[in-house]
Amino acid sequence: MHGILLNKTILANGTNKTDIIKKIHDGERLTPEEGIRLFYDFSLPELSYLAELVNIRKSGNKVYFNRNFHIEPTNVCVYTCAFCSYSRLIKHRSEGWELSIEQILQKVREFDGKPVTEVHITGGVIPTQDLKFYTELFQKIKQHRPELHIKALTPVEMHYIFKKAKVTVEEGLKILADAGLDSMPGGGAELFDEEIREKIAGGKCSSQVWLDIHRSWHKMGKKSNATMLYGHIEKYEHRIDHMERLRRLQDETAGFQAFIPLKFRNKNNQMSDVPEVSVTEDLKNYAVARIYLDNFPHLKTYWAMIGRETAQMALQFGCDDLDGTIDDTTKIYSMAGAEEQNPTLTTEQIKNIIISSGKIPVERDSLYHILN
Ligand code: V47
Ligand code: SF4
Repeated sequence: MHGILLNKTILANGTNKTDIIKKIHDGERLTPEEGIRLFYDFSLPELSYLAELVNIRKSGNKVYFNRNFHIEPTNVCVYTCAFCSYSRLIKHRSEGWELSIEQILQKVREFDGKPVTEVHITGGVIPTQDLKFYTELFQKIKQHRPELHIKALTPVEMHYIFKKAKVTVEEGLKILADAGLDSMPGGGAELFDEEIREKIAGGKCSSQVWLDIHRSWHKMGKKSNATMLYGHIEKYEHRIDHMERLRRLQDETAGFQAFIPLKFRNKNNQMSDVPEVSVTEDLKNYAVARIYLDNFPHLKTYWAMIGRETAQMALQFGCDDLDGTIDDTTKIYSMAGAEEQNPTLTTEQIKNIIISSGKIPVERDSLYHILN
């Protein structure tokens, strides 16, 4: 075993640190208490070593990426999440954008002839972009480019549009899947602890609804991702609670593909007085997630949010996915002050980031089939 890990410290709760290390070595699941101890009592090199142990068992030296672009149909929103830098209230809708189906299709057509495999569609929540709107949109995208994978809509959007259309979750999901929806992105999860959620994202769908919609989607044999918004007013205990709820659902359905920690960025929103956490904290968080979420196949470092340099370091802390090329198509993070103001990476740049980390770049499709 690595020298630095032979630490016999007895932790505050009486657990021996080496017991936790042994469990990880043996591939045994950590309890929530042990997950919390990882945050408080382990050093960064220890976490890097342990997370990479888990990661390499799952993915070898592979790091995945895809060729994707985003469409954000609107940034006008009926909700007022305190961390959101991007949305505009309906009463200020003239400051935002609201794309028509034709305008969205025009954005899809701009990628004609380019080797993209996925469109990621998500944005604000408004009454005009309802179930009928998305059904027609997905059908038309598929008519135009049938092989383009549509990853779209979070439970936040779905909960609103299904209620408005007076359909059950199962009925709504079936309508969207029949129209061409292939998978769901991980957004809208924020932080599941009810008190914190109320403070930062009060009014939008509850944690339980978020989990229930993913459960129903998985039961249809479909895949999705899960995110966690961290580094604001929460404690480590809340992060482990969030991951624990995801781990339980994944035990039940095995429908999640990737976990994507999203660092709170504090520019231009109602929480600008809350400082951002350090890069050390980001790396620690990736490592704990990789160790704790033992049933998630992939851990994504979303470079457009965290910046390409931290994303590269995250490849030494358990991450096996860098997301994709993006082509300057998302505004969520640039408006919140992220380093990447016009996020675009060529596949060559992505490969270089991966190779110079001593890993193997692997282009994937949206369901992690290896391409090329
Ligand atoms: O749900 C919004 C987050 C999410 C801020 O599934 C913020 O592959 C930090 O979910 N600071 C949407 N985070 C993005 C998302 C996503 C991104 C990339 C890939 C995938 C995937 C999913 O962005 C929202 C919210 O949690 N967000 N504002 C902010 N100021
Ligand atoms: Fe609306 Fe999403 Fe922003 Fe919340 S995070 S205000 S739901 S766009």
